[in-house]
Amino acid sequence: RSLLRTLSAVPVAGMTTALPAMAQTAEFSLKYGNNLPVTHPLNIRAKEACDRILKESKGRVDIKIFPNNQLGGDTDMLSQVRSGGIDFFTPSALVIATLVPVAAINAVGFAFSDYNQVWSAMDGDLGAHVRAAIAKMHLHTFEKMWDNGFRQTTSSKAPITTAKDLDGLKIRVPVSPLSISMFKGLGASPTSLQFSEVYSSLQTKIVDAQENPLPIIQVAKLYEVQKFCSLTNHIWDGYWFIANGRTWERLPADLKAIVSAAINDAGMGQRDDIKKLNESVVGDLQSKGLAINRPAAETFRAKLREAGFYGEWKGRFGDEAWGLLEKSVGKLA
Ligand code: X2X
Repeated sequence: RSLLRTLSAVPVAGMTTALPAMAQTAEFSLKYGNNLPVTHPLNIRAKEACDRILKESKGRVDIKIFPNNQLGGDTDMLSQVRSGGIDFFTPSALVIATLVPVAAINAVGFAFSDYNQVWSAMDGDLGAHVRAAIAKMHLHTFEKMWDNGFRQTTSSKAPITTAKDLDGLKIRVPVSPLSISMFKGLGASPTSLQFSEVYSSLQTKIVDAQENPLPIIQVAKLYEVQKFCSLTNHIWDGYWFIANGRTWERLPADLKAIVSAAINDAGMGQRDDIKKLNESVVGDLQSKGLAINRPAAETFRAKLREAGFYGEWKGRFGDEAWGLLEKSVGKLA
């Protein structure tokens, strides 16, 4: 690959024609990394977007996808997209918040009660506020956020029915200060690990529990190493589709328009995919042996209030962001 890059960086007439047709490089040969298996709707729709971009740009923009942490875990990909080592990345809001703290605002515990609230906030003022904060880090963010989903709690120990069941539970959470704070507030014993380490850490019992949306529990086969799945719906999480700032600026306006339209449209399709999956996946996970239960939110919320979670995070996010969140979901703290 480095040979090809050298050739494409120094366009010498006749040189590329000496290569087999397949090896010809595009004017913009770009890399996109993500942390999910190829079977997840994020990767299926991203592939669709990249095919469309190649076609509509008449071969000028060729985006190669590196799924499933092939290029390293989230923390690695976040630094690569900043340095230009990769051109695109889809960090969860929880993950990009290690760089842009306000980006975790959508993950405040039990804030959103349904997708209408989620998309009106994230396609509206709250999302715009977060994208402006990300822009300050010289990263471009596409307008339409992609869905991860409402996060659910799985365990090899016992079902979670009330906040008491989280007491001392060794649970993996993403590399996210908000997730750590929230699960500490709930009385659990959280550990931050990148997603690339989740399956093996559950398998080897480094942790007993984890929390993720149902489609991820399914495609990452976490049911093989977990017994119980409690539909706690404690966080709504999404993926921001981001681009390295210099890569983005280098693209001429016509190509920017093609790339934006394809990625935003694919994101809208991906939201639908997750919605449909949410409806069908419960039965599938049950048939694979996961015991599913549906706890009420109230004991968890009460415990978080008691722990001062909402007050603390209102202070950390600031009044403006908090106000935009409350505009969508009602009073929280
Ligand atoms: O790491 C996770 O749990 C995941 C896949 O949901 C995120 O990207 C935050």
